[in-house]
Amino acid sequence: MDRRQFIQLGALAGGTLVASHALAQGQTHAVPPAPVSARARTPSIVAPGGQVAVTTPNGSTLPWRKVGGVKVGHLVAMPVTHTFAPGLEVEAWGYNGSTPGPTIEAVEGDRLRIYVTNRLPEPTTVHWHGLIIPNGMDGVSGLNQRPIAPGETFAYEFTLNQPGTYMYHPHYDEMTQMALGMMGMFIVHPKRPRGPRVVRDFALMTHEWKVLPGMRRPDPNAMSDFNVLTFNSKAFPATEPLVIGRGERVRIRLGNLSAMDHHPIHLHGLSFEMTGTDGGFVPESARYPETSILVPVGSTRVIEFVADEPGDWAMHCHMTHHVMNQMGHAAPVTLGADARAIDRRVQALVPGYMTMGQEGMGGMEEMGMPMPANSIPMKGGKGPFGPIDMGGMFTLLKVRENPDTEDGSGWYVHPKGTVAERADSVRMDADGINPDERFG
Ligand SMILES: [Cu+2]
Repeated sequence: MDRRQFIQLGALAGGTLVASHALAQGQTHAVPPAPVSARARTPSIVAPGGQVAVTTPNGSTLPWRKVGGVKVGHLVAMPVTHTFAPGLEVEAWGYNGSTPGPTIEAVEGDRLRIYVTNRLPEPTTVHWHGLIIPNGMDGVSGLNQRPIAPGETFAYEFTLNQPGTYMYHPHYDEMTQMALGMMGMFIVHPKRPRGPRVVRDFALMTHEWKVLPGMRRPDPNAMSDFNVLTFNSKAFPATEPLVIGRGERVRIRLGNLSAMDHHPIHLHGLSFEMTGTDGGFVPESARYPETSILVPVGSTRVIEFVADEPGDWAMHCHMTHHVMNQMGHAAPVTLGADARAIDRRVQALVPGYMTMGQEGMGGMEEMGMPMPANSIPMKGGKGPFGPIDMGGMFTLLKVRENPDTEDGSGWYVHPKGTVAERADSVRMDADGINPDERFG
């Protein structure tokens, strides 16, 4: 094993962690702070029939200027310095200073003129994923238009004829530009609302990145082993929670422009129905209840629900490797092994070396091990009962009685007697439970 492999293996915390400063050249990160969001205001009405504005957690919405009945917007494709979570900053690409770019939000029937300025070091285009518009506006470089050279500004103009949940992304050097963060949601409210009115409407873009610890540039050549998984380009605990009211009807619009992976997004504490895709609305007769929804690459999935049970509920990708931050996958399995002997031998070569993972990897985030600079190996968040072992594509749904007075930073206060805790031995006896019962 050479030094490079050692760092990759050890520093990624996949089973062994190198605690040597000489090797890791790092600093000890404090446990990241609990999520804090902007105040959960009641969203404003933006479309007929009381349709509310879409909230993009950790993101923004593209502003419009009305010029002679046309909504005029401006997207600037540009490099952005982006923080996935405290401790991990990268040089990404995005729009208008952020990844994902601002959510585009308009109404069926609107005429749009969107200027696209290219401040990247290479050409780009914008494709309006899912929208059926004149062919020359579709944005596929070489097929529908010539690429937008660095420094140029192009104008895209079209009328929105289909309401629904769409996306936008480059269609030039797609692999690189999307891997570096160029993507956004594109929402078209119907002229006449369909189905029951929702009180809150959220947009979450899922994405995957490969950022080797210590690097500042996501690897656009990655085909597997993505190690930073994000909602709106943020990894938990930096994902802004979704604060909603108990009994409110809520919509969440999920998009996926990951390179290779589909994401089964799982919601705790409620069941939902899929009401739309990037192909349109799902008829009521075709809906069925779910608690996880697969969001395939290059798709959107819209879900609606009413949450009746208050609390802090997890919402996350159910692929277990997608809720780990910068997990190393090349590590040997040390679960159940006694590594003291090997630690002594390796310490002769690498002072401070310590094998980890023999007792599982839960709780690893609180160990405060020295890490390479600019990395968040296996960092989860801090919960009201201790560390939360999940990071990455994980966020919180905070179901509250009075959501508009919450800023999302507080934890749910459980009514007495409603939290699982150590069982009482007298009660176990009465219930016929023997913790020492033998099997097999
Ligand atoms: Cu996933």
